[in-house]
Amino acid sequence: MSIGAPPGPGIVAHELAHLLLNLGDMYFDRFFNPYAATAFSLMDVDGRAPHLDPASKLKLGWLHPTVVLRSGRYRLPAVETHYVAWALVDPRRGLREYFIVENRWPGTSYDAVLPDRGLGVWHVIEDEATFTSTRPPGVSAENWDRYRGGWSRQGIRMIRPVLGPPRDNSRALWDGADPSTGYDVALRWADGTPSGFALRDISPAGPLMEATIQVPDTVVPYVRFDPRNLAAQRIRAAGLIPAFTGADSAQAWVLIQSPPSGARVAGGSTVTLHLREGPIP
Ligand SMILES: [Ca+2]
Ligand SMILES: [Zn+2]
Repeated sequence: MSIGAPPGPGIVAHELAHLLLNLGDMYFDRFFNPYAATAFSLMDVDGRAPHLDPASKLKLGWLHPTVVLRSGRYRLPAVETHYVAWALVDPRRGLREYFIVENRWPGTSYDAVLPDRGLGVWHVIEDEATFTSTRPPGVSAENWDRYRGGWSRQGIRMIRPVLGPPRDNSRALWDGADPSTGYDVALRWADGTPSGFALRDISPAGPLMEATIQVPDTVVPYVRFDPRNLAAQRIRAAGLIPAFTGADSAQAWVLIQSPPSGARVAGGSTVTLHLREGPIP
């Protein structure tokens, strides 16, 4: 915070967010981090007051995430007015690492100060051991290890279409109208492995945006002879949707599953479980 100048609205809002919401700082002032939030979160900037990043909002219950289970074309209104975002979660990976996609459109309110417009793509790593041990590409091990910043700094990463250096905050969001920021992108986990999630054919930035989301393929688990509810749980844990035929009751068990176990299918596919009651043979 600068001394002598009157504090901007951002400083007041930022300090209140520390006090009232228990949010941490996100800025990096000692080295260049290509994945820093900078002007795209209140907890990074000094002097301006944009919206919070979506990971902080999610923690506070201010954001309604749409969990995208199936590949397809999706629409996303501006987060400033609609409080919605896409959550890209792979149930097999768990809930400790995921992606959030928001539509940042500089409307007439807090986000009017944004230096860019388009989809904000965020990688959120909840687990401290993971976010401290997996530094973002372009950051030295020395810097990442020496400058421990906690979850806000190290576990919330903005995936930019143009990484730099130098920092280019006018090309920080994904906008299909600009080929340098509107290209198709496959997302990777912090350990570098492909997540199976990808964003394609991103529309031009606007108050309502569109993109095609690809979700990971998945392998159908073996649930034959499992009780109904256990089978349903295991199908969902694989990123699939259970549907039932036959004797649908809590006592029933799976006689036939389709597709069969071991089949590689698109995430979000339906697995039909034909149920039967009575003793399991
Ligand atoms: Ca732009
Ligand atoms: Zn602060």
